[in-house]
Amino acid sequence: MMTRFRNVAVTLLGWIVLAAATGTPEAALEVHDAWARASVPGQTASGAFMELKSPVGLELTAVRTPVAAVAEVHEMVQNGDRMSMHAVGKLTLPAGTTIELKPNGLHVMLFDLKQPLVAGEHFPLTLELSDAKGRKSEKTLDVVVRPLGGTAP
Ligand SMILES: [Cu+2]
Repeated sequence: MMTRFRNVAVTLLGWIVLAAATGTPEAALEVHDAWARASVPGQTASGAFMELKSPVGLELTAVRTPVAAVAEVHEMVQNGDRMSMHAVGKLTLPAGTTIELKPNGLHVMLFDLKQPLVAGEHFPLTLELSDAKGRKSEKTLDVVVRPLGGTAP
């Protein structure tokens, strides 16, 4: 009886130590300056930007938000003399490296906006993450809307 109790206690302690040692990937991910461009009436798409830094290697596998039917990570590519953009399947976040999502670079594309993005308002944006072992987690950000033409401060 005592032995059995002790085994359970040791197992629980093991889990607690493991959890403390590894943390959760989403808790470790640092996000700075998450913002999105305000939209004008009739505009159906916009972009969201932020800086991401993780102490452990992570992959950003998907993004979603209640304000847009479709949210995708996009990159800009030079095509001759013009820029075009396309969806990135997975965005790698190397350990300790700041990845900047900014206008004219990597960005979160918001398609089919369900409501206008009004400067000064906020909306949630959820990042779906996967670590090196394939463990999935999510982190939901508070994104502030900045005026059209606004840039990072
Ligand atoms: Cu885009």
